[in-house]
Amino acid sequence: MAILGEKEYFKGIGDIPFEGKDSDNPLAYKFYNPDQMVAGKTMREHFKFAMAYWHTLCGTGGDPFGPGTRSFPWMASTDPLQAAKDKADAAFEFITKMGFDYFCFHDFDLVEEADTLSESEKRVEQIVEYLKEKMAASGVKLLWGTANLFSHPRYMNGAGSNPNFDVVARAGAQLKIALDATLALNGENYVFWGGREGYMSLLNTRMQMEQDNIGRLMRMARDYARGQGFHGTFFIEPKPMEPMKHQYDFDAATSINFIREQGLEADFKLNIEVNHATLAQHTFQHELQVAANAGMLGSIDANRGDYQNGWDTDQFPNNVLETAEALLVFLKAGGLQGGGINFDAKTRRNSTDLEDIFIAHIGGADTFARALLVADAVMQNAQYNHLLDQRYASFSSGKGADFVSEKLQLTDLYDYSKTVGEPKQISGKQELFENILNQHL
Ligand code: XLS
Ligand code: NI
Ligand code: NI
Repeated sequence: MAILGEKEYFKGIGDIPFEGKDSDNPLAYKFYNPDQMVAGKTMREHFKFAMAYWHTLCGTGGDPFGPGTRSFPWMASTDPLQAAKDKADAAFEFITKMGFDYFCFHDFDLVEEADTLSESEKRVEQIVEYLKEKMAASGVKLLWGTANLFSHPRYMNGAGSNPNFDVVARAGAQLKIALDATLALNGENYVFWGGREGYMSLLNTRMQMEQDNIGRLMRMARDYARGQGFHGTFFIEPKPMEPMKHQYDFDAATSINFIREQGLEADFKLNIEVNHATLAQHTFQHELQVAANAGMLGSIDANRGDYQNGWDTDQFPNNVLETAEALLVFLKAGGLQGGGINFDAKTRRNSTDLEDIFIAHIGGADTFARALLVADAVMQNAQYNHLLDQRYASFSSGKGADFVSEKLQLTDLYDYSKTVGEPKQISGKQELFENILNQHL
């Protein structure tokens, strides 16, 4: 049910209904049917869809070649706190009309940063009180909070990785305030996206020291939050580049190594973003699988890139085939550990109608819902399961099984190989696997 503030921002748009795939209503779900059961859970439970405060309410469409193209009605007030309240009203109207249950924010998405740390803190505390009321009235929850430690010029050389201790300390202070806000709002998780934690040139960089300092900051954050009674999970969000040339959380494998090296594995998991995976020259499903293998598949930032260019375009997901392959990994892993699906995506600069924001999120939710149905069907497909089992059958019995249970030595492989001769050629059947996935679309 829509929760409105003093005024309605998205006039003429009501609660988004599920109307099924034959509907021609642009403001209805075609596949996302929140209460529909799939693989033992409702779609709502599988996904925990979240609105990203920054793209949806703060992004006016500016790019390096020109200013924003949208003037959002909730940005009219020149009083920062009033503007923040108006933005919160718009946020909750949007989330509740979409039928989503969650949102995510950076500290200064909520309210404009002030000139001093103390004044900024006061502003955050005030808007948090307001958000508490909106959350109580709507039942909407906080999937995760984070601190923006990359936009302000003071962080141009990094936050936790900054060569100047005063900046590292300032990042810590801001982190504390963002954690306090997340805790006050019962946030289920807290995210670290590296932002400017990386480098442009090794000539002026002590990499090990910078990485260890980030680890120190994260352990402090963990200890502080746990001390305040936070039971949620911390996520690192890998990204290989942009804004820096080399970012320390390059991809899932790199971040898992960092988590283990810094002794954070009991409290930290990963938030995998689609477009960051492709920037690292991986597929999204690859990153999900690497995270799942480590027991660290925590959360997802849903979006997509553009295969013809190499930056973080943050477009809304619309590729059902690729998303289905990813959700096959997701289902096999038993879903996400603590997190959800946050639409870290923005409408294009020339999509200037307010309804475009709804249409974009509907498309994203429908893509995931449709892909979930496909992935579930493939998972239950006997031919698919048989083919996969067959491919690894040699490890289920005989010497192969002995190898897996570590009963063999290198000389056993030598002796065995001499008796069997040249291994038989066995097809990988990739096209057949691909055809089975296609068949379920
Ligand atoms: C930027 C990141 C950012 C994080 C939150 O590329 O995706 O939006 O999700 O800081
Ligand atoms: Ni993200
Ligand atoms: Ni991103």
